[in-house]
Amino acid sequence: MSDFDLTIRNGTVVTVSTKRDADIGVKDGVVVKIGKGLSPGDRDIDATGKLVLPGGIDGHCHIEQLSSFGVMNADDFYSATVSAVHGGTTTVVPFAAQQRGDSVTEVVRNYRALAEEKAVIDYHFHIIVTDPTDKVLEEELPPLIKEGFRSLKVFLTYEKVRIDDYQMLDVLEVARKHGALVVVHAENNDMIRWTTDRLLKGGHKEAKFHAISHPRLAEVEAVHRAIMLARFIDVPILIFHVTTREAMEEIKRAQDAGLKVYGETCPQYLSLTAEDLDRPGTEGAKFCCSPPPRDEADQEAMWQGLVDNTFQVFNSDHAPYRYDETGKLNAGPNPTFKEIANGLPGIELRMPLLFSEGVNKGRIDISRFVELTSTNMARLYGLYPHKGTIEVGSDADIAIWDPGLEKKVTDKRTHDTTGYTPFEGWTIKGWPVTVLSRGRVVVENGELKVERGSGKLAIREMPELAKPLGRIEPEMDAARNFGVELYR
Ligand code: DUC
Ligand code: ZN
Ligand code: ZN
Repeated sequence: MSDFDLTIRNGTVVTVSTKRDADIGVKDGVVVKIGKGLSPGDRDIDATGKLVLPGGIDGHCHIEQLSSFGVMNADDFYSATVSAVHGGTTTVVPFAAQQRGDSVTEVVRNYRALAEEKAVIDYHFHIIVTDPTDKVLEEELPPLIKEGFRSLKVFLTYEKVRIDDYQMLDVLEVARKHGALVVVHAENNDMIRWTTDRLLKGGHKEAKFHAISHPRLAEVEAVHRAIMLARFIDVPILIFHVTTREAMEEIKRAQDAGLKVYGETCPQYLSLTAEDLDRPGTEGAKFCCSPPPRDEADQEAMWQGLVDNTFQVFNSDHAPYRYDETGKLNAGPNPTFKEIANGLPGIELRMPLLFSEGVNKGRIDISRFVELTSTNMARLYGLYPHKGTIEVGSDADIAIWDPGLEKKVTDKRTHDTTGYTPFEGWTIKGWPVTVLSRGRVVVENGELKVERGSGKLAIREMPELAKPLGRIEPEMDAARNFGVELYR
């Protein structure tokens, strides 16, 4: 009997801190040995000339979720995870989304059941809190956080899901007390609403006005506010989908001041601009997402943030809607920009796009690629070291990449169910050719090899990066000196 169920031989194994020519031995889904000249496994994969990377973690994607527009995502847990794994991702962290009035306990149970039945790779969830009642805050969230749901998502905009600052403080307080990271969609709701009303009154309805209706300052203001609220309660936060230089600078300033403020940007903000929303007819609807793509100077700024570590993570914000009456055109064939469901597909191309535009064009090195697409996500979400690295003892979640393989992007080649890709016609150099999840070959040369429902809920613990700093604001301290219990 061989020592290994599987070996990966002769590849270049990359983590955030190492790059070595080595073989990997896998047993019972776990990496058990890394070294040269390992004995044969029951199965051997030859990775000569290839890069052997930790499987990607997509820490921000919407799957089988009802949007704040009341439109259902096109992808379910099967199609979304099949699409993800074809692009080198082996863990997804989508949302268990509370609608106002819902019990979050039930919401989590329902989303778990959907994933359990369909996902082909491992998964966990952020809990979206839209209705932080006393019951939710005091009875429902604490046991869920303890169980491993260690991130709470809040929206500062979108009428149906947003919370106000008072409610945000409540959510931050629960996160601080029980040990969760808070992740934020930061845009100023009233600046968007006010601008939208005036545009529509002036008869400006086309998709391109979506970009104008989400002013840059709406992002900057809300990012600043989220940081101040988090600082006041002393809770680490992750700002999702940053698009502007000024918002990025807010985050940088907070980081320079020693705060645990983390940042994310996404493929669409490196590759699209507001002009994409001005395509003929209703084609612009395909590119409507929030915040919207900005301009080329902002694209450069986003690259800078990825290079200089203002952004720790690079996620897809996959929010799939079909370009038809079930999705983008749900309000009719000629919707106003306000009626177009927000979001783009990107779960599959997230990593290949960054590999091609980042690694192959010399903007980032391969270790930074691993850090941005996998390791940092694992560290922030408490998935590390089971996920996000290749070490003895970690899950054998591994993607073998051919750095020179070139393919043209077409919708036909992608596996989500939206029926289009915003990156149609792009040439991408560098693709995963074999992807393993817990030692199972999930994709090989473009073919899916596993059954629906074979993914599992991942293990999550409270990570160091999400722990409070212990830096108490003076007024908090003063109030506490008077016996006021500010952190319940
Ligand atoms: N905006 C969001 O806030 N979520 C999903 C996608 C989008 O465009
Ligand atoms: Zn968002
Ligand atoms: Zn999102």
